Amino acid sequence: MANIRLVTEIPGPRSRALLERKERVVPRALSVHVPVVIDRAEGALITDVDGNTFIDLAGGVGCLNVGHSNPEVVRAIQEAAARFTHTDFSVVPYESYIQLAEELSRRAPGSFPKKVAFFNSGAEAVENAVKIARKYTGRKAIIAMEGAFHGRTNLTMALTSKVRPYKEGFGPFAPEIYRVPFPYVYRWPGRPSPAEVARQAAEALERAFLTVVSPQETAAVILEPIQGEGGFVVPPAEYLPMVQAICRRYGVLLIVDEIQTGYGRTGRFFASEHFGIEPDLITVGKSIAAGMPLSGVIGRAEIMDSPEDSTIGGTYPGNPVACAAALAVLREMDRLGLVERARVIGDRIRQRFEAMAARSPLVGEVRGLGAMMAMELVRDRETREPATEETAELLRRCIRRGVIALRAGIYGNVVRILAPLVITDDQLDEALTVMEEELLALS
Ligand code: PLZ
Repeated sequence: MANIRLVTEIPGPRSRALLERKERVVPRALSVHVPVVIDRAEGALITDVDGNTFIDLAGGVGCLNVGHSNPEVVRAIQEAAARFTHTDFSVVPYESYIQLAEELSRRAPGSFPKKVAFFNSGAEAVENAVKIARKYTGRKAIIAMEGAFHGRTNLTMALTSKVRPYKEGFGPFAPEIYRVPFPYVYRWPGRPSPAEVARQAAEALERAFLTVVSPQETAAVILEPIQGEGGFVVPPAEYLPMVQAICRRYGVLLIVDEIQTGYGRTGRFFASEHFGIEPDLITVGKSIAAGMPLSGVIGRAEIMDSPEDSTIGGTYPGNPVACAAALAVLREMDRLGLVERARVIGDRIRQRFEAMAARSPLVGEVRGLGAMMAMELVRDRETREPATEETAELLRRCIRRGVIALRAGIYGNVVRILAPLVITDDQLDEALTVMEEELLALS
């Protein structure tokens, strides 16, 4: 229990000096959540330039399931970089890309043949999934969910459903995007049972095909199996199979964005597996290459093959150093049993969060799947008024005590855990004890 080590005030003098320089040359839109500058990191620990060590429950927004500076990943990066750093796969191909595509088509749900294309960012993967879906179906409309997050490029901003800070002032947005409600049980009007919320949400999708857009003109429904930025919203078990059935009935593709939920986070390699669905296209990113810029689209072979020669690509997609890192990530996930570990971590976090809920009226709901756990904070458990300011204050206080965590949710009132899955029990307990103390102090 002494993983956190604070040797200066937070931020310390070196961090403060660097952040002053940042203010002068970096636009203020790139504001920072943790006001310290990193020097190095290992596993689930981050050390800043003043020598303070923090426990990291954010993992670079869910990119570090195998841990910071994982030695095998670092070695793979060094070896790949020493051989070559870039060719553009469509100019001169390399084996690591091919091998990674083989690995991911094997791991993705669905017994049908699959193909995989790689890109740089999550948003770019989503953009390409939409391009491919439109090409395959010859249709243009895309249905996205309320509360969704799919990225910050123009098309993915259009798919994203939180006005501030993602959309306001940044339009006009890409056309032919339609929105239906996601089954957010805790905030569903009338507060019916989860099964009833699932039924009503699926019915809203069916109704959209009568009142909003023709199913014959709809290329795809895109959704996160568990909403990430939207507040770790877990749909009732029935919902995703219902959506898949509706999509199949109309020949509409189902694109499942597993950028935040994939790579073991939820206790299965893909969250889709929990719900028994077989998406037509899956987007992956974040933990795929331990923070090296890499993302991918995995899909049914015939769909992935619908765009012709040279119609998908770019300069950097599937960079060879990132592909080498991604192969090492998969080896490490298997070697360390991180998918199973996510379940153990998740159980531990759930227990601790439920204990917090028993002691603090601020906790409105504890929810999540596997290690993708969250607490939604409210000012009043009956009205469920979001405790947005309190959530921000809680996370600020945690940072001052050496614990880094993020918030989420359309109201910014959800404390979420995206810790590296290599976090030790001891580190997790220490971090959650700090969080509990600060939560009780605020309550
Ligand atoms: N799809 C489901 O979670 C990225 C965003 C951080 P990029 N989520 C973290 C921020 O403040 O922008 C995300 C996601 C899902 C797509 C994306 C987009 O991935 O790699 O950030 O483009």
